[in-house]
Amino acid sequence: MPRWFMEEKAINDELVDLDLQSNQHRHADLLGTNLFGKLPALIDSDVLLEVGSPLKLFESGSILLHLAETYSGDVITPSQCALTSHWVLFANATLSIA
Ligand SMILES: N[C@@H](CCC(=O)N[C@@H](CS)C(=O)NCC(=O)O)C(=O)O
Repeated sequence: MPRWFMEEKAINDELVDLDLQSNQHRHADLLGTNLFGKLPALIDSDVLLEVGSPLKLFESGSILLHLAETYSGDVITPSQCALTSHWVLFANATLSIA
């Protein structure tokens, strides 16, 4: 989903493909971004934490919310924020297990 969204919104990225069959997602590099070893995961070097390190996110919903709020230009007003959360949480919490 984040990949799809980034393509739709022309958000630049560098994709790192990991081969689940050969357990590349269990490698220390990914575990540093998602300690649960799940994909997708995002490192956003343009957004720094207070300690100076790049923002690292996992969970497709949280990645989508970050991308939408930071790069799409579509999420500005309180109602846009609320409705974006509404549909992302619906997709992740309800639709994905239906
Ligand atoms: N709720 C998570 C699901 C993450 C997830 O289960 N990802 C799968 C790939 S689609 C994965 O990493 N599987 C490898 C594994 O569980 O070892 C999300 O939306 O990001």
